[in-house]
Amino acid sequence: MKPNFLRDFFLSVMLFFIVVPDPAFCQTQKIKHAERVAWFTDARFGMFIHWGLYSGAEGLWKGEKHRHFNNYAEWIQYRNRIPREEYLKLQNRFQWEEIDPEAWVILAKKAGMKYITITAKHHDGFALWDTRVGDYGFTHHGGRDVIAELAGACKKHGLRLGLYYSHWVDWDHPYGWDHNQELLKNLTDDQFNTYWQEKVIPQLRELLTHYGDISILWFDMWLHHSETIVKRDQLEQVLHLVRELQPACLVNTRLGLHEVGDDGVDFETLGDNELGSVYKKFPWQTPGTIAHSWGYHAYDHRWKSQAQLLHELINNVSLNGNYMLNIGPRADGAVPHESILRLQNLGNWLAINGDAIYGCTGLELAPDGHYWGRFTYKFDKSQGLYKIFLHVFNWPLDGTLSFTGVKDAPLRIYPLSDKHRGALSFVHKGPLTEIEVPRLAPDPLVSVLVLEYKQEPQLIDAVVPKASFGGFSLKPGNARPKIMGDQWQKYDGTAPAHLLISKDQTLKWQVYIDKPGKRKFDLSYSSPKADRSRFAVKSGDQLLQGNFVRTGKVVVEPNQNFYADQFVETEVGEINFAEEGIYEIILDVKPGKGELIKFNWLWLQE
Ligand code: FHN
Repeated sequence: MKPNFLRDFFLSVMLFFIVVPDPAFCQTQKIKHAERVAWFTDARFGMFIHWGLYSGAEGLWKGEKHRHFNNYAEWIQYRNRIPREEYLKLQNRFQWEEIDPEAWVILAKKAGMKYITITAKHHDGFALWDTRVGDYGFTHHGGRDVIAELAGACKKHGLRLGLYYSHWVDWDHPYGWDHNQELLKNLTDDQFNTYWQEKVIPQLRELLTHYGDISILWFDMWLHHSETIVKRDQLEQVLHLVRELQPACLVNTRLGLHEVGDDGVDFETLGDNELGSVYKKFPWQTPGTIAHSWGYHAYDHRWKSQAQLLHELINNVSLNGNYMLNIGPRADGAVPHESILRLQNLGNWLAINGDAIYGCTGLELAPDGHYWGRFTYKFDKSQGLYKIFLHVFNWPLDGTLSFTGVKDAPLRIYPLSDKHRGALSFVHKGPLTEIEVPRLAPDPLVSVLVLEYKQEPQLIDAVVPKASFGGFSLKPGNARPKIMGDQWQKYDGTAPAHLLISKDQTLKWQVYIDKPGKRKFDLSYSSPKADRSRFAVKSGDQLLQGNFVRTGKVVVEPNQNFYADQFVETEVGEINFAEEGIYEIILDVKPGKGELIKFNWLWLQE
């Protein structure tokens, strides 16, 4: 081969760029996961927007309703098998003179949301920005660059911007994932990779380059990559691109990679409308719809109530999670009135109670132990105080709110909505704080009480909290150590959630007894087979024993041949708790040979 100086020069320049790391990328490596996600875990509440060509269809195609029980309006092209050219005609329904992305930002801000994630490209493959990777997007069909306008408006109003990008499913690209195509035409790995390299990567590059700070790239593959056609290398290529171009941008687990942290993605996305049920130390989020469909659907009237939406937000924050609530604007950009009402009400509540949401996390106590609601927690740097916020969904009629699980006494307690922070009386003993509350709830939706502490509150997490109107419900679900395994029978609308016990079993609980004295125990169970099974309830050296009596069936609905196991409750006897303190309660169940006990609860009276 003859020497070619020009070629060698170009080769060495290329090599330089390949081998010498980009300074921006070096910078990337320095942003730790914890730093990247700090704003996200502070924000807690965001808006999701599903808007695209499908918004013009409104869940109907040529007079026919969406073909699927799961009538997500954004799936109409796929469900109703709409040809591309016909689908594209929906762009004629868009009223661009009315469409105003800034109005969405203002709505989100007034609702107390701190970020917006919009469907830059949903499964239909149609772009909401001015893509140069093909011409399948609004700007090539009489529309504007909605992403540019939204990015400008977010910046102006101080909200962060996230972009939803459907990387796996793409019904437009001949080699994008289409469930139908894959099953009927055997899409090959090479073909899929062609789609990946010629559409996904260049489009993501556009989004990460031309629209300023992108705070989240929200991917939407609801299976792990190993269960799909997508390869780990392809996903890592995306992650690398994001870290290179926008080191601070967050990526969710629906990319298809499930490790959260420095070497992985940034937060977990739970299933659609799936709420948190356990405290997780890493950041996570629920994407929730305000009704049923994500995109605008004319026939979707399943609006969630304000109380439900607020409970969902609070529940997630109490478990260290985020809540991203979706709206589906119409083809003129208008947001349905039902959505506006709910967002305004959430905003009004947050304007008063935001301190109990933003910057808060939860406490690692049993999440649903307190019948009245949930609690969130933060260290308030400005005041040098630790604060626990009790979110009371169910205001106590007996004038006392019990909170169990913190060893330390609070400095003071007051309703968050009270500008004067009028202190409420309380008694604190052991892990129990009992608060005297006013007759009427300060807020008709959710009232918040603030408990202030000088030191970081020490938790006692194993103690069962007091139930409504006093007493303790000792259930298989709150026994410690936790009962694992396959003995569980879920609540099925008729029979309660219960534990199936066919061989000797011991369950243990701890309760805090604040007023010494004798207390009665009741037992709820079903014993469908025979009556040789026995039980014992113990605390210290005191013992109560008895037989399970054979139970029968109950008719669930009159005039129907529908029976269920009967659960009965029976008095077990009394145990004397001589002093105030924490006691262990033990239940031993000894089923007779071949018998089965369905254990529901043990009730310890106040
Ligand atoms: O198929 C999509 C659906 O249309 C919607 O975008 C939701 C939002 O989380 N994600 C997918 C289903 O999980």
